[in-house]
This record gives sequence, C-alpha cells and structure tokens, in this order.
Amino acid sequence: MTVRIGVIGVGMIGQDHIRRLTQVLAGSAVVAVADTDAARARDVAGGLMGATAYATGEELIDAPEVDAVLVCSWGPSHEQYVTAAIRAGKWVFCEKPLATTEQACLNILDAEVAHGKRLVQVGFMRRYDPAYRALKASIDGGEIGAPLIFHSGHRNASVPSHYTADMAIVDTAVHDIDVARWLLDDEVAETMVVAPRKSARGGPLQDPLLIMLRMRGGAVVNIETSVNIAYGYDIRGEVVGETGTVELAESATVLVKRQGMVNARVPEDWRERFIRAYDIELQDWVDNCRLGTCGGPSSWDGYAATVVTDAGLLASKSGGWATATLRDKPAIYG
Ligand code: ISE
Repeated sequence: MTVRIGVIGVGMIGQDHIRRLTQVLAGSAVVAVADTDAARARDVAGGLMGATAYATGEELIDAPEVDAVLVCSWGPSHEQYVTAAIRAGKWVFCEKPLATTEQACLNILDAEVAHGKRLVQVGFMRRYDPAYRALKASIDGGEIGAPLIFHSGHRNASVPSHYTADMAIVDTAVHDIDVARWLLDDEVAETMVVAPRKSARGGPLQDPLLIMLRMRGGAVVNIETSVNIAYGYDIRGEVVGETGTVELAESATVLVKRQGMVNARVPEDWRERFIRAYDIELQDWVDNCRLGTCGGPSSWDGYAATVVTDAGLLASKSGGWATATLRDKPAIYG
C-alpha cells in the first residue's frame, strides 16, 4: 500500500521533505499540498504528478485521497492543523516545535488522548541520527556508568534576519532539550540561562547562550547555542558518566592531511549535517503509517520540550532557575 500524503506548508523544509518523499524514500506519494501562499502551493503541486493544491490546510486534511498529513507550516499554525488531523483520524507528522505555547500542546494532547491512540509524530530528527543513536546505545549499554553531565553544543554558522532573541531557546536549543530527555531517559526539573559576553557578529541577539537543565534524576545538561559562529554548522555532544565518557565524533567522514595540517569538512547547515537523519526519520514514519502504527517522538515529547523552552524564556529574564512542571503523563504515551 502506498501512503498518500498531504503536505501543509511548502516553504524550505516542506519542499525538502517533498523531494525526500518523492525521490529518496519508498512507499509514499505526495497527493496534496496547501500553503498560505496559494501561488507557491500551485507551483509545487504543478511539479508533482497528480497532486492537488488546496486553499486551506483543513481542506487538505479532509480530502478523501489524503491518508496522512505532514505539517511544515510555521509554528503558531501547528496546533490548528495537528488537532484537525487528529479529529479526522489521520496520521500526522508535525515539524518541530509541536506548538509554540504550552496550552496549544495541551490541546493537542487532549485531542489525541480523546482519540484513544497515538496519531502524531514530532520532527525531532536528531533521534534518528546514526551518531546520536550510537551515543545513546553506549549510555544504555552501561559503557560509561550512570550519566552525570551532558555537554551539548549547538553552533550555527549564521541565522536568517527573521531570527529573534527567543529563538535561541525555542527554535535552536529545543533540539538539545529533546535530545537530553531522550539520551538521559529523564524529564527536566528546572532550567537556568547564562549569558556570556556577546559576539559582535550577533547584532542585537544575545549570542552565545548557555542553557543549563537540571534533570529530575540530578544529571545536569549544559547547552551552548552559538548561532553566528561563522565557521560552519557544528553539533557537539559529550556525556560524562561515572566510569567514562562518550561523545559524538567529528561529522566529517574523511580527514585530509597535507602540508603539516589535518583538515576535515564542517557541514554548512543543518540540512547537510542531518540529511541522513531526516531520511531515516521520514521513512520510519511512512513505514509506520503503512503498518497502521505510530512511533518516534510523540506529542508528549513535543509538549515536554515546549514546557522547558517556556521555562527557559522565564529563566533568561529572571536570571534564576525556573521550574518545568509537566502534567501527568497519559497512558497512550507509555
Ligand atoms: C532551525 O530551525 C533548526 O531546526 C536547526 O536544526 C537549528 O540548528 C537552527 O538553529 C534552527 O534555527
């Protein structure tokens, strides 16, 4: 069976996922698109065999030929599309963040719980990255003893002009927050934000930032966001355990040694660094839709991450620790 997918939001990530679904992965067809920019939706549909451009996301969700929905529109619109897809009983993959406010995430949880089983997967693609998976396997295998500290470096060469101060936490560090919860298999209890000397390259942004998380079990996570680091896109991760450490290796596959120097490529951006993770993630989603099941990061993971980013925003204003309080976990999330 081919999973017939409708894509809401056909900007950069939406078009990249359409390329992936139609040219790289197996088992799906893109049959519908919608975008607030109707001309762009028509253009994208025109480049696909037999796809319809719908005027609204809701019409796309209700279209009988759509089995599953991929939400790639901007964050504040996620709640409306994800809840509509749940109401229609359709599988839905939502790019991060699940939603931009805690209340919007709670509304999604309520809708999914009322439906009675998981339908939503959230696009925290790092969980599918082979290097992060090896890191997790090492921790879970007991190779370094109990994890005590996780250093997570998140460096972007530069960010677009629409990138605002809060985005270092809600758009960038949100990945590290999700990875911390997943790697350490624990929830965040509280968070604090420290602002180092500002990089002159960051304009008005407070860049870099250090975001500390204290996990319920006591481990501490130290997230560095540097979003104007100039030299490339560099994702660092090291877990310090009781008896050893494990860290992500450099992402380059080859090292060139010449003229007394060692050189390795640093990825240009997240599309290059995580290209494989995106492929594996979306193939997993398509395979699960075909099997009639739902896996990967859940609405609960999306909700928990948003609660922590909200606390991070508070902490960045107060200078102290801010607690992250979660509601009780509904049974459908395991
Ligand atoms: C962007 O939205 C992403 O999701 C990237 O993974 C992240 O590195 C970047 O900082 C964000 O702006």
